[in-house]
Amino acid sequence: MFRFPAIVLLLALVFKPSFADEPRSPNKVVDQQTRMQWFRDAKFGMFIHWGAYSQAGGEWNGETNHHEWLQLTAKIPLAEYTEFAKSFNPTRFDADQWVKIAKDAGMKYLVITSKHHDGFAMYDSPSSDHDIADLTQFNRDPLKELADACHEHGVHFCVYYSLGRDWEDPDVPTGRGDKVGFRSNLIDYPNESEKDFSLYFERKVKPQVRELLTGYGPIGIMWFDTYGLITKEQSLELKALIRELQPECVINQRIGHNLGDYKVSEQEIPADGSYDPWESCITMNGHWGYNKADDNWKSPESMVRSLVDIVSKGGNFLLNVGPTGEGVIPEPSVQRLVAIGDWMDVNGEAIYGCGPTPFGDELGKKVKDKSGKTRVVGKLPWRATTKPGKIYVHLFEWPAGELSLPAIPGTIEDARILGMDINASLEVNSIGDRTTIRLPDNRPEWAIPVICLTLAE
Ligand code: FHN
Repeated sequence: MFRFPAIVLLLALVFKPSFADEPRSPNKVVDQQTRMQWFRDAKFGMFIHWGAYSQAGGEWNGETNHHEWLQLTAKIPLAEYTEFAKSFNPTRFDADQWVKIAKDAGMKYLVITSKHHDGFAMYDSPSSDHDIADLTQFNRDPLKELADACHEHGVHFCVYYSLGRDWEDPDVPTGRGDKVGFRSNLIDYPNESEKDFSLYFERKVKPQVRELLTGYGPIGIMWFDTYGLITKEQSLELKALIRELQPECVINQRIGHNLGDYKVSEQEIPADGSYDPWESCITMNGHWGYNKADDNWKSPESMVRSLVDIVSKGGNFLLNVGPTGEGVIPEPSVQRLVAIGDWMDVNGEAIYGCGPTPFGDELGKKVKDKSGKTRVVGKLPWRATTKPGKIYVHLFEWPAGELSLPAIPGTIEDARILGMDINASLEVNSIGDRTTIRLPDNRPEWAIPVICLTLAE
């Protein structure tokens, strides 16, 4: 991670991908910059945690804090969980509506859980009978419908796949040392040492990854999770399979052994920025999967702030929804996505295809407190994103009178607030190592207004 030396960066404003060209597939050559470009430009995606566990809404035997780990946290034997999965019948599922909700919120890609830790495939998987097609009455393939709707609406269709955890398969050990079996199905398969990951890898992982990459059209990202005890050879083999079947498909970090195309942060935003592509995946309340008792919803403004903070540091924001067992995205999520979409309608140009901040001081400084814990101090209430010839300043607070920024190299030929119909450019003054921008008395009514600075050629 890095701090941006202001002047150099502003002039740079072009990305220098740090990846060598990837292994070439016999039938198509794709260099890393080409592969990653859509991802780098997209910035904002929808994560969807949805499966048989969604039926419970987090509740089991009166306990209400379960979620997508239901089978493990409620200690449900496989046979009983399979019976439970049989009743999964999301008749209100409407793929077109989901994709529209994502698109209207300004999201450019969508990542759906094709198989989570319970090993239940949310698509018609020829290689497994622990799937929605074989077990339930729901004679439809939700992944197919979502893929079609995404391709129709120009949203990148991506799939999540639980790699190193599967509570249906008998050969998925987890954890080393004092953590042996810590995330395994020890109810049905108590003998961890008997489990052979390579059998699961050959029997389930490779066949299902091939099914997903050959049956659902272009896959934007293979979003693996919890790679666990996969070996480097197996991660390399999986990567080669994906490169062969879909050379343009992006692979996240959690394929394991640093073989992914980008880094993943979960439920947090790194303090610093990075030139290498990365992504923060974050929930809208306290859970990934649907939990009907959880109404600890984040505000739309705080999620726009996260988006802006992440993009100003060179990352992507993958924001999660947890649909119900019937196949409905909870109303509080929809309302917040509509509000985020309203902000994106006005300020999207300051997000899509943007580069990170040309400054850095606004991100604050890392200090160690008495307990040795690292924390960030001195963050400023604004962030900046960039495009060639443009700097966008996102205001988390509306300063009285004027905004003071570090010196900006070059000449600012125009400064205006996106969405505000003011004829004249805002007054800009460069004094020593500061740039000040005089702001109108009345602030825009929406949260986090953005000032667009146009630099002279
Ligand atoms: O255990 C999973 C969890 O259920 C969820 O899917 C998140 C999403 O990134 N990943 C794992 C926890 O790191």
